[in-house]
Amino acid sequence: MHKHSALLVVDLQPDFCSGGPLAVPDGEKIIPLVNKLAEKFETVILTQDWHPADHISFAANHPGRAPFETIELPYGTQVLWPTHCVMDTPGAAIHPDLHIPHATLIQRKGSHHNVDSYSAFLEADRTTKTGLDGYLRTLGIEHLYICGIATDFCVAWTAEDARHFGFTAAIVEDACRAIDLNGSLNAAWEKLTTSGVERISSGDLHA
Ligand code: VGL
Ligand code: ZN
Repeated sequence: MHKHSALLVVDLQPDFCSGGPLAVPDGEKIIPLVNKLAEKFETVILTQDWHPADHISFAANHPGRAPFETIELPYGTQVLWPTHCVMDTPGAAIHPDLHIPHATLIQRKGSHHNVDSYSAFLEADRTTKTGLDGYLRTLGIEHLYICGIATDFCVAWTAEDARHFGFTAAIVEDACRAIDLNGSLNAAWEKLTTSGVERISSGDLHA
């Protein structure tokens, strides 16, 4: 790929794969394709959902609430999730089958107790930055290709914010898997299209 391009691999972690507490159907099935895609890019960045045990997005931390209900927080509506990706637990690790030795950065997100972060750029309060935009900018990256889990949450929010920070963004659809909660996948694609995020397939990428 062009040297001003980078691949972002979002949240390929055991907790989002079969058997995990927030399993995305067939999440792990994209791993061989992602490994292959990564070979086409000189710059690859992984993201890692990484929450403290008392994280505000966990239903278990809101007595009387169940997973997938929503609550209102100062920054907006928050889906309550099953406890997942607790920092330093095996389920939060980068998936052991992911093999991208040349990845240069693992961008963690969601590590503040009181704010969730689907996006790898900006947390859900829409003001706290992760620093990823600066990292990419410093490397001269202009074009982002995004794959991973979940299409309709962390992949979508990351792609939206990529546009917001001035990068071009393309989601490699067959190298993603979705949660699809109450129509969230269709809603995400509508919003993404409006934001100028491209929807491509891995076959569109030629080394
Ligand atoms: C994600 C829900 C909660 C994701 C992370 O990676 O899409 N979804 N935390
Ligand atoms: Zn999370």
